[in-house]
Amino acid sequence: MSNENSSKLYRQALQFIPGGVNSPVRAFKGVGGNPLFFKAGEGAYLIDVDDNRYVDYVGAWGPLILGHRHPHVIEALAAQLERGIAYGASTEAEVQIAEKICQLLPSVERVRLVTSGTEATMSAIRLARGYTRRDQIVKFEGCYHGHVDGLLVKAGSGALTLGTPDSLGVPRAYTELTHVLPFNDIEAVHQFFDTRGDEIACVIVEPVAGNMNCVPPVPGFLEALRESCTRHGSVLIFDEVMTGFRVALGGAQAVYGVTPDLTTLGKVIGGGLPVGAFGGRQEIMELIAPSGGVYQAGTLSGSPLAVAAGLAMLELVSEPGFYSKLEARTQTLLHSLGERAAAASVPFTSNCVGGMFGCFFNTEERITRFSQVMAGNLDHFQTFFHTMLDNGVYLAPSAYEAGFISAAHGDREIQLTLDAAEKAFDKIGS
Ligand code: KE4
Repeated sequence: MSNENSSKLYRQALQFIPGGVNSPVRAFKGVGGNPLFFKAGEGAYLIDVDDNRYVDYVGAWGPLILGHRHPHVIEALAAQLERGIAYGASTEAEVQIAEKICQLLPSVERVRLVTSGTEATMSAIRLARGYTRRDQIVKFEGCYHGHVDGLLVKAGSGALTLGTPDSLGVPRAYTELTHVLPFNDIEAVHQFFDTRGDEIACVIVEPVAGNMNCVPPVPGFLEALRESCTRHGSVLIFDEVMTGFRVALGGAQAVYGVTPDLTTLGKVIGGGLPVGAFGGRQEIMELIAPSGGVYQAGTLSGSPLAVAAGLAMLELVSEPGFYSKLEARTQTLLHSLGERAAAASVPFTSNCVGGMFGCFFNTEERITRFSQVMAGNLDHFQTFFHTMLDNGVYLAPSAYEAGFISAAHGDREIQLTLDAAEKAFDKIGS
């Protein structure tokens, strides 16, 4: 595979863009080599600037659950383009998508659209602090909630990939207000809340961690957060930017039957266009300006294009059986990958929830803790990543990201992936 044009563009990009990329995880620092530049997407495939085709398991980091350029989404965007791009004023479609989100997520009684997941989590934290009149917050090690100053503490995703879970430029005064607990550690939650619970404005958690690879909650973990927050008057925020409409129609809160006070969303609800949202209990959300004293605003909030794409996407994912089919396909892929790893005597395990998954080059049967993720064999992962890439499969260029399957990934794409994986496991095992 030639990467000549990608390499040329990367050299050019480095002259104008920090690190040559507009988001750190794209830089391939977690896997070695130079980043690829892409020029098109078609269904389950990405095409790079050297005309190499790849089965795509990044899907723009989750939004493209229908695959690239689904006709229904393209049609909705084209129709909106005939009417305008942005108005800076309210539209009917914003009411429609707000109603749809409230219908699909019963815990969300009011919702505000913003333009990124970071904006959503930043606003939800401010709202929880305004509602409780408390400043201290709790997050979990390895979870990533966007590049919000106070949340860049032991963060996952690109921060973890680059080995900078605690960013420069974040005042100590901010991080002193952020308490970090181990993900899936029920005892640690109880111990912390028994002593500090009444000081805590909110707990923010990825109900399925997708930024330290894919780590589902252990039984009782989310329930412990719910019970602790209720007992101490803290706001429970489920950051469902990634899991929302990815793991189930009702999000992770429907899968695990735990109701948060606030939910943040993004990715799928914008169909691949810039979007975010936060919503939850009416009595909390009413505190958001202009109905209350917690300020939040955005020039392109409720973008007519993002909303058009999001509505089209939500319409299709609402069809009966969409998620069960997606999860069955994910499970087939992972089971078959495990068989090939075993055949090559490569220590391998995986997690999956709905249409998101994680592959780990570990010996443990089940990965439930950040420490286990960090104990993975990075060399094996990097060999796997590059061999898959050389054989036409594009995975997240980091051992700390989840993988995403779409409705466009059919038998042919799964078989191509497994054929590539057989070569990758043989290479690792040799
Ligand atoms: P954005 O600000 O990047 O739209 O969303 C931030 C965010 C918030 N919450 C969760 C659970 C998220 O996963 C994200 C962003 N996800 C990463 C992928 N792991 C975005 C990819 C990137 O940073 O380039």
